[in-house]
Amino acid sequence: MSAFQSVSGKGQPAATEAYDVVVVGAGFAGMYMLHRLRGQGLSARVYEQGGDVGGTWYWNRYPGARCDVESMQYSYSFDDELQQEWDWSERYAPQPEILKYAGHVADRYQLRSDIQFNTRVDRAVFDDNAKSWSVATSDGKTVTARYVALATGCLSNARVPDIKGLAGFKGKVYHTGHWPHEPVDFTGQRVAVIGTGSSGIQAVPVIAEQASHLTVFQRTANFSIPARNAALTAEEREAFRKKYPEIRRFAREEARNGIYTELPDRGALDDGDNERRAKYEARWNRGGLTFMAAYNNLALDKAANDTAADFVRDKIAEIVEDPQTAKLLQPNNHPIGSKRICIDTDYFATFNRPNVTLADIKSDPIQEILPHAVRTAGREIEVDALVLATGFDAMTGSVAKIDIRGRHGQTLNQKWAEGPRTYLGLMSAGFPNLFIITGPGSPSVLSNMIVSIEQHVDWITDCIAWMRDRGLDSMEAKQDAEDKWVSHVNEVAQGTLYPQANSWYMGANIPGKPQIFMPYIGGVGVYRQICNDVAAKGYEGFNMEAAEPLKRAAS
Ligand code: NA7
Repeated sequence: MSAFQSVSGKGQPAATEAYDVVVVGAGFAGMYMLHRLRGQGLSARVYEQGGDVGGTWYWNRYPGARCDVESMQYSYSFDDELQQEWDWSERYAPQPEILKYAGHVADRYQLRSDIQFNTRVDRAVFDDNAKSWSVATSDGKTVTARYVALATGCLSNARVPDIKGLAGFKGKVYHTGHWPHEPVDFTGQRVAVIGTGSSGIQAVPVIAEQASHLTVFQRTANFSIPARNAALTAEEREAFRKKYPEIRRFAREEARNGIYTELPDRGALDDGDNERRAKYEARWNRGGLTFMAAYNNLALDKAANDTAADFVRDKIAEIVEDPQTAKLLQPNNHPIGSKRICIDTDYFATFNRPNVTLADIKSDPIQEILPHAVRTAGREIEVDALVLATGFDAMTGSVAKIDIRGRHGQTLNQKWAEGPRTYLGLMSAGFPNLFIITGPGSPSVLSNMIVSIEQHVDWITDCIAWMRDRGLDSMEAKQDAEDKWVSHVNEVAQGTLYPQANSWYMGANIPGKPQIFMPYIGGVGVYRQICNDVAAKGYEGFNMEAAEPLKRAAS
């Protein structure tokens, strides 16, 4: 059954296939979107460039890859049976297990029949008369859809840096975000890892165990907290599951970042030195992202932030035996947490191994990749394999790869040339019926992604159903609502320490990309309330209207 009236009958030639919704991407967002759309009786086609579901977990197969949010929380909450039946093996499940979970969800809800794999969406053009989208895919086909939902992921456009000579390297080159599906064995090899963000920090200790020698090329030292990963016992899982109603409620409604933890009631400077150190010590020993929740002003007040940053710098100095290496590993050019904080297993201790060297490319930059070496100004380091842990064109990169044309032929790339502009991170004026799941202007990457994905998918599908009930099928963000939201997102960000770092949140990792703080930092609970209020007021800030029935192909 479809929400929209089919106007072509059986036996007539099929011009194009028509769907209520085309969904781009079959990661956690695309899969849940499909499930909800089906539940609303809507027809949907999902296109996925990978060979299976999983999105970021399909591509990021590098050694040591794990989510930095604990698995019991980095999992769907929409179906209690699902969360009660799935057994996570570890506090932070490894990538293959997260991918297996994605596959389990696809099987359980029989999603794959509506997903076309190995297919990219190349182009989406809005027809202002029909109020529908024409979507062209890499298999040479074009379909029509009333709505398009971009479930393209925030970290899926792997960025290969423009380093001279890279193409001429004779060994193997890997990117952490585009890792081969076959096992990679570095045994006996001299390996270079370039990049020390989350991916590099997770991969380095694992690669170090295999490689004959590992050189880590660091441009910016990063703050990292021990994950304290461990196997989960059946009792721990059970205790967690019993508390799920409260954990999920808290994550959705109260947490800033969609993660269950105690909310601090005081700032870092409200405690004396000893008390503060004890609190940091407890959080360090517990491990994980909630280190940053030790106090309520670490993201806001530089002096408060310095106390946490100093604590971590001291820890690095305690762990790393060589004082010169320890000093280089101590981050000193950004507040802690203003770049995505990393979660590691033995990252700093890895530099005590005799087969691991840190190369500081801030003071001695890479000048060229030679056929068998990395050459900096000062030296040549021979390597057999290169691992690029150089990150992503985050948040906008995957959207920018699609030629999206809205009203009057304007492309989304033209509109976003000075930085992404959205209303609530959900829609962009001039692009009717185009939804973005966890897009710029929403909490997105500042949160537990699955919490934000579920919230967006629920909001979008409820909205489509609401319109359908009223005979409406075209929706567009109003320009003034969008302008106000963009100002609000900027204003909230400017009130924090985040813009002080050259982070991918700011687009700073991509040469030439406009530097704007992209995610909404007001907190997932606050944001959810704003979205709910907008819906309760009849989708305030959006124009809605009725459209002609969608022309459907014969079935
Ligand atoms: P990130 O966090 O963007 O890290 C990329 C790293 O690569 C970072 O250390 C960069 O240094 C470095 N980099 C990037 N380009 C270069 C060049 N040209 N030369 C040397 N070093 C370079 O990506 P990740 O994949 O680690 O993590 C992304 C997110 O995935 C993470 O935050 C989690 O949310 C999961 P820089 O800091 O720019 O100086």
